[in-house]
Amino acid sequence: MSDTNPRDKRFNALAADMRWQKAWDDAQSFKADDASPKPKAYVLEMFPYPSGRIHIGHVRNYTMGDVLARYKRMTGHEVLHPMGWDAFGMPAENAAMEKKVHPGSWTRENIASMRAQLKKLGFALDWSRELATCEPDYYGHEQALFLDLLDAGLVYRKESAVNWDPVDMTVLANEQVIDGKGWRSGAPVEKRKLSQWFLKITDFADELLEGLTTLDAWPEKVRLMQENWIGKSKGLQFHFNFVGGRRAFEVFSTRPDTIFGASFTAIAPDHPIAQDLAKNSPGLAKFIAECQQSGTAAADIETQEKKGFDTGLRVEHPLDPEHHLPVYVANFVLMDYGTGAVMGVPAHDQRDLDFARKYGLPVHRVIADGDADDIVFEGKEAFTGEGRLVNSHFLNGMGVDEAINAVIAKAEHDGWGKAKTTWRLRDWGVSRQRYWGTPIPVIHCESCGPVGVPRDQLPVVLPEDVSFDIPGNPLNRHPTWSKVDCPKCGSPARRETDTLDTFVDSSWYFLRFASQPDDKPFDPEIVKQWMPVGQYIGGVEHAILHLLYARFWTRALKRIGKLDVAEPFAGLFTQGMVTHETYVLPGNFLSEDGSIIFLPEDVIFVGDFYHKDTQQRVIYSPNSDGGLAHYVSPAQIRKVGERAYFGASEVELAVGRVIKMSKSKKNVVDPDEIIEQYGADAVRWFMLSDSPPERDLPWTESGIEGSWRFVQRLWRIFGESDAKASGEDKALLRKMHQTIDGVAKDIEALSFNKAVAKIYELANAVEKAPPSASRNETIRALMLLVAPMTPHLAEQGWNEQGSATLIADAAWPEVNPALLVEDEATIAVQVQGKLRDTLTVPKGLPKEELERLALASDKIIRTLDGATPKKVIVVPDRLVNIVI
Ligand code: ANZ
Ligand code: ZN
Repeated sequence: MSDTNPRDKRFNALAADMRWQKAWDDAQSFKADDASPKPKAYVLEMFPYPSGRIHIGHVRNYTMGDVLARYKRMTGHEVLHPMGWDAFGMPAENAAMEKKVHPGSWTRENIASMRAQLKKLGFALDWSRELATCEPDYYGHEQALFLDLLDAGLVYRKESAVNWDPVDMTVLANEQVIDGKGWRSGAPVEKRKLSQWFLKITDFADELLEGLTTLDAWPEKVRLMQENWIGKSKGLQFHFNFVGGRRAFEVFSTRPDTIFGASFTAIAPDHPIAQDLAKNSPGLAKFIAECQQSGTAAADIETQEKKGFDTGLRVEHPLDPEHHLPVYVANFVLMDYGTGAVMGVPAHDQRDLDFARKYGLPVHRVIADGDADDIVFEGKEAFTGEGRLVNSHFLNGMGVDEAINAVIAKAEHDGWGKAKTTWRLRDWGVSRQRYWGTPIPVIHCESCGPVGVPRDQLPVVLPEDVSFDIPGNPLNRHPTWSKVDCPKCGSPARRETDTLDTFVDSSWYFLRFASQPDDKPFDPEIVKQWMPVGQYIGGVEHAILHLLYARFWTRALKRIGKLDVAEPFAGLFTQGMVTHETYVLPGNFLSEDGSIIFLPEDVIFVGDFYHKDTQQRVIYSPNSDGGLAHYVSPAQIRKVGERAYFGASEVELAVGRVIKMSKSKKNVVDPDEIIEQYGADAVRWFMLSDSPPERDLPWTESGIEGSWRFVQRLWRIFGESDAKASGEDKALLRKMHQTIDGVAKDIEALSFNKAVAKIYELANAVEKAPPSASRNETIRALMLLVAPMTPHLAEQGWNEQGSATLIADAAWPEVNPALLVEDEATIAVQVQGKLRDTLTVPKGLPKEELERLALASDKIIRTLDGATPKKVIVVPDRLVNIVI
């Protein structure tokens, strides 16, 4: 290995990367010690899916975590900073089908190459705790935890709809349904009912909501998204009677104040009444079948056209039995929310208004919009704001809240309804009809029903001899695997062939990182020492499901006494994405009306679509994803000055948006290539420097080159330490201490770009300063300051200063608080209001002393030219103004 020559002006990054990565490995520098008496710090980044290659988003994510982990070590903490693999899931099965490789070997090969890539970045990871969720020594423990929850009554079985591909005869995952069609067969997907396993997350709805208030180191927006997802709604549940008095159905409304504005009622397509009516109405049966074809995800419902079928039935208004309302079956009413039926108040609910306008139903205003209070409501936009009640009998004049309470009180008094709290949160269906997942440890027996696999028979291991040449779950058609005897009665029984949702795997991996005994999932005593994770870092795309499931799983284990931690992640940070310019063939990038197309990765859905950065409501259609655009890969771009052309042709390319790097947009840069070219430290530095970490970071050639130059500049500065230099440089020392203090605070706040800016400034100051002992001290401090960010460079510099120990083990430099405050003041000396001199004096000099010094200045004496001052105005530490 060619070593870096200290007199070499260039920093040989690749040699240093290799040398120090090996040194850390040999010294096991980053192995976390459970028994350490030091205060503990758990730094965790969301573990990657082993798709094959590390992408730049990973690099940014893990660099941030790494800086924090290294900094924590330097400030005296025992740090747990582990890495592993979220290794089950669909892509491995797709690869198996397409490339005829086993999902296991595909996954393990990917892990091997991604591990090698991560190692090249010099992350301070405790590799001894590495885990992969696809290995029996992980998922076997998950099976044990599943059985614990089953025993505790937190798991149950229920019929639930799946996506069924009628051509491939297989269940499809949601990702495999594209525009309502199977991804391979193209056949319209049907809904089928299957008996599936559910986890009772709704039992925890209140705690999960309540717990959010304790998470003050989480981004506000993530807490809000979780809150909306849990969706606690208070309102009135009440029943309608059919005309004539027979009881009809119950509805749930959060706005019972608007009850006099109701002009129709609607029930879900799978509401029992609708199902019943359909038996004698082919028209309704056809309508229901249509509804079931389109997606039932809340997001689909929002974007679909509102459609209904008039059943011909009529119900009485509960407060005015003379008033009759039609009963529709409508596609926007969900069976599993509230009661599966609604009252429609078109003037004050947008969906109801769309519906009413389509079917010509009355639209009556019952909430005044400013002065507008007439009963006939015009327009296509519902009024959902606050206002006084109008056209509403005894409610007239009340505010919304008052009227809600009044209607609830009346309903409860008269006996037709009750105050009710409804939740949006549903129980978590965890059954997946797939091979590459954790086998659900249950055996189905004809006489005993579902029986948990006895614990001494865990893990239930996936069979290796499976084939993927036909669609469907190979576990179902395996000749022997599912054939077992009932653990209870011994008669022939069938092993469960569904596997667990991969979100289960990621709901407890952070516990297994903290403690991984062979005989149980974790040791709660050891877990307690590390947990909660101090800082969790990942993408905002996991703001809802992953984080909610992990919070639930932790609380469930606490409830059954397996764990003494309530919230798994004390601190959460969601980092921005790495973006890059795109080039597109002209013509089809913007939508026809010129409006901006929001890409799926730009939006989040929380009851409505919001832009992920601005949190503004946006218009988004899942189909208008810009997928029409023809993105052009760098190899096909020919640049002539500012212009870009397609290959050798004269077709000019449009510069597309700067968007998240992704294969389909052909704008990725390969981490391996850039590490090879610039070294790990320049890449790490760039990831931290240009943008605040929560914002997107545009990748640019000039940016990475700038980082590379700065690494080289630091290297030159490190070489300028001069053993013979002596003397103090107070100003430089002050700058140094201020920087140490500021960088520490910035790292703790994860404001890496600010820390970087301060380091740039200190480097500038060192370059300008003449040699001195203080300058040597500052150069040393500079090495320590960049050690978390550019660790290879820092080690190399440290080593060449003659240090026998690693900078990875060094302590963060101490701050001298006395040097944080400025102790000198610069005084402006004015004559007749004009600046004539400046004086540098100790802070806090008395007025008389400042006046004396000012009048003694040569420049002032010359300016005064013998004139006698009439008046001298002194502002301590700032100014002396002489009036003549
Ligand atoms: C009348 C009304 C008037 C409503 C009004 C809203 C505004 P959140 O807040 O999300 O809980 N709703 C109730 N059950 C439904 C179901 N199964 N499918 C679709 N919509 C349903 O929503 C509660 C509101 O959503 C309820 O209040 C109901 O419409 C509708 F100016 O009742 B509301
Ligand atoms: Zn049995």
